[in-house]
Amino acid sequence: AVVADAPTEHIFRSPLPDIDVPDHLTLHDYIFQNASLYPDKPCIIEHSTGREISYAEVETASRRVAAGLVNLGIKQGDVVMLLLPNCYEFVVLFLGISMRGAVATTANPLYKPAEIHRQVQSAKVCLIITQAAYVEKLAEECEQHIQILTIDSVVEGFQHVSALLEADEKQFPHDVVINSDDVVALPFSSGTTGLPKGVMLTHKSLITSVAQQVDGENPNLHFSTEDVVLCVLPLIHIFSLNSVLLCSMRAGSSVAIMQRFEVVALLQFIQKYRISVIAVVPPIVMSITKCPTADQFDLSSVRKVLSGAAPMGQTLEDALRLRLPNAVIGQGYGMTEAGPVLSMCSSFAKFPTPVKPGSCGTVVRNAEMKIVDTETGVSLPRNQAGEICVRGKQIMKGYLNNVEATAITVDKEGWLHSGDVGFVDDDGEVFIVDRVKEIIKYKGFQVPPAELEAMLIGHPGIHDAAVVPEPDDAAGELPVAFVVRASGSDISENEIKQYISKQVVFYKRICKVYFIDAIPKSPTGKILRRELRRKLAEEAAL
Ligand code: 4UW
Repeated sequence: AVVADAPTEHIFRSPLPDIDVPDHLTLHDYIFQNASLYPDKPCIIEHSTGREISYAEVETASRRVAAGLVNLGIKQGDVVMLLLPNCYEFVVLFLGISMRGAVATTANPLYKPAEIHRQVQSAKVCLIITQAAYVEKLAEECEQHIQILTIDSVVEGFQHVSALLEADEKQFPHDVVINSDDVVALPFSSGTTGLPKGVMLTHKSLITSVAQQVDGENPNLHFSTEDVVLCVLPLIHIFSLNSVLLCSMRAGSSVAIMQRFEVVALLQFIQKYRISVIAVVPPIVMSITKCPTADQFDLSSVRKVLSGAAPMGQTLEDALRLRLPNAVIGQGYGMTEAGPVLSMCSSFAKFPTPVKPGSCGTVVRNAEMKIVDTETGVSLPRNQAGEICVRGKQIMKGYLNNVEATAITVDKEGWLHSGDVGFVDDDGEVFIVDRVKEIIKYKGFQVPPAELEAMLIGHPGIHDAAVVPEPDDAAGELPVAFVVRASGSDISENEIKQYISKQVVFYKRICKVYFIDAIPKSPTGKILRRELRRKLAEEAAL
């Protein structure tokens, strides 16, 4: 009899050995596990105020927040929205929410009211914590009697963060029993398709992800108690929340928080505090390389440059190396749903190994990666490009209240399908070459085409529309729209741009409009985005 060969799966693993991950702990216990070894060391350094807050103070403040949340009536499992720029309060609020057994959903304070409102509704937010300047965006939330609290000035009729920061630590909720499978963070992401959805990250998933990066005898991302780590990327995004804040705190590094990116202020900040690790996105790298006064600053303290959220080309990397000769420059590859890190540059390890330019590093330890053929779903060997999939305890529990979207993204065998196309080379390095998902990345920010398309089609002058990325040197990608005018309509490009700008945060603005006769679609009605991207490329080549 002929015995068929068992189908072989091509599965890639980290070159680093697996480690024991204490994933039975709560996130806050894990993050503060070693803090008693360095209670007086600065945990947070704040650029805007010059404050330095020690590990012991951060832990105490977080416990007060947890007690204060109880007093405000926040129960275990309740969702609290952090609508905040980077600041010290963000840190203790996030950790205090974890201690309460509640859930933090993060949102951009520059969002327009409707964008905030959608997330508030979808996540069933009970309490919003923001700055006084943003309270006026929350009219609908006020009407619904959702609690609102400001962290800076006192606003009449609203609560103030002192109710949390000055709460009696004795009222800390000792009796709360948190399961490692409980959700602690709920960032929003549109994933591979559709509108933004709540991504359920549990205590276990975040602990696993942080451990995959900074734990073990040879951590993949070596942070030490000597390091000062720059936190300029927004903490509302998972890159900064996880790989900057949580990883630094686990390792006992100091986190140097900057509220707003401005290149000269950033370089001064690096010089002043001898910042040793900077986490960036490619547009920040570009600003540093192009800053005419950069050589007036002593940047010799920078040892690691961790870039991610969008591709960094070799030219940019080389230009940065001229500015930062002492630094190892490399990339990580993350996705909110993946917890978020899929792969990390092995040159950041305690015992580093080199990586090639353009590589996103090797798959993290305690995880599996495979590359599947986008047509057949069959896993592919090295050097063949397909959809990147990852499996491990770090990935999301699922999308909040959305079984269908979860099933599209995480299959029955537990593989998370990234929607990114890439390959793994002979040295195990991951290279991203394309994308099969809709998402557009403007300076690393997510722009979900479905959201803009729904708005466009909602305009009476527009019959049909599709939004796709156009490559751009400065932003990486720009959202551009293909529009079919309604019969009799003479709506202009400018009118369309303004119509959208009024409704969305700055990075989701439509940059260009192309009028066409029909949007190319598949027989099932799906927009043929590849065809539109090809049209753009042809136009650019003319
Ligand atoms: N090269 C090319 C890359 C890269 C990339 C991401 O907004 P999200 O959901 O999430 C992120 C998270 C990034 C991140 C987190 C932690 C970390 O350590 C790190 O490396 C330093 C990066 O961006 O968008 C996910 C999508 O962004 C693209 C890719 O398409 C991915 O699915 N992306 N990193 N290095 N593209």
